[in-house]
Amino acid sequence: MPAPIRVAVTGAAGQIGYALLFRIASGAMFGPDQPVILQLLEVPVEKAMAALNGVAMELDDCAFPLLAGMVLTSNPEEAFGDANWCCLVGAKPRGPGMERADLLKDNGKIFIGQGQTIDRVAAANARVAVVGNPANTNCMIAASQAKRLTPDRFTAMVRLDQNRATTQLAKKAGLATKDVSDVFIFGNHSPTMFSAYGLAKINGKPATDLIKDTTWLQGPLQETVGKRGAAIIAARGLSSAASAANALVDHVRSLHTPGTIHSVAVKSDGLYGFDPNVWAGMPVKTTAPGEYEVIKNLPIDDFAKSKIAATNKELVEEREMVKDMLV
Ligand code: NAX
Repeated sequence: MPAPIRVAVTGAAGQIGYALLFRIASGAMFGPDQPVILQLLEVPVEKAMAALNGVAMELDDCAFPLLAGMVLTSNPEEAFGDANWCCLVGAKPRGPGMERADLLKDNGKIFIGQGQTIDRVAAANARVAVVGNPANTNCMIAASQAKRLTPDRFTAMVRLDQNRATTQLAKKAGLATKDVSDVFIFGNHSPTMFSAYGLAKINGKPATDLIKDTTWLQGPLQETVGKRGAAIIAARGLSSAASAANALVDHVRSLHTPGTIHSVAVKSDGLYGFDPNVWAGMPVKTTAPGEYEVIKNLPIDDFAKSKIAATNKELVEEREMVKDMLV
């Protein structure tokens, strides 16, 4: 058996944490032969730590053969110490009447501290996946703190949006999700994101050969994916958790598996019309475990350009709101 991979998870006693940890420990993230050690961070509040303890008891009760150890802590140094993967899930939810700018600033502070600590104590090969919202901008804040770890190590999750779009396209075509590929999400994990239907494939051919309803592709598809989080809150009374945890498993597994083509929010270097230095959803190909390159020169039509311009504008505005937090 290989040496265990150390996976730090923040917000481990939260909703997503509860759906995520069992998947990681079962081997869904790194495969059936790879042991893992879970390093779980929660806030130093009695209720949260008690809940985390309960989750750890349940993990014990699963007797997962791949779970080689657990650390439960409210100390970020301990949680991120020697971590190979840091899954940053914990963040404050947007409260009633709270402006987006306030949320950005409140959560931004968390990602300043965590970015600095990860840079100081995580493993030399550490990779970071940010889920806590606003995920793209939180990721940019964390990355900006790092002196040792390069910006490419910091990614934010748009995989839930990719998975949502994949299912919508499969349903529209009357086919299975396994038939749909190359579904790329450009931009922010927010309603402005763009599902690039023009690049998607169904059984290896352009999805638009089969789905000719441009009105649906440009309207309802975009709206369903972009506003799915709100629709789930309206239906369930709680935000998406199991599907978000599943998307994070997919995000990390795909980044760990060379040859995989998927969507990840990464540091822009100006491709596809994004401002340099925002973290934007992009089409990527994994080249080695933890390494990837942005797929270049995909054709972008005028509609896609206008959608990318809108989501880029939002990312630039978010960056402006947190500019004091960037190093
Ligand atoms: P919960 O409120 O259930 O759990 C969050 C947990 O994080 C809590 O237990 C809290 O104590 C903990 N926490 C807060 N600050 C922390 C810190 N500084 N260090 C360690 N732990 C901390 O939220 P949950 O439903 O699990 O969602 C977590 C985050 O994911 C939210 O920011 C949410 O907006 C975001 N999401 C992002 C998605 C994406 O696709 N990028 C989709 C799902 C989800 O909405």
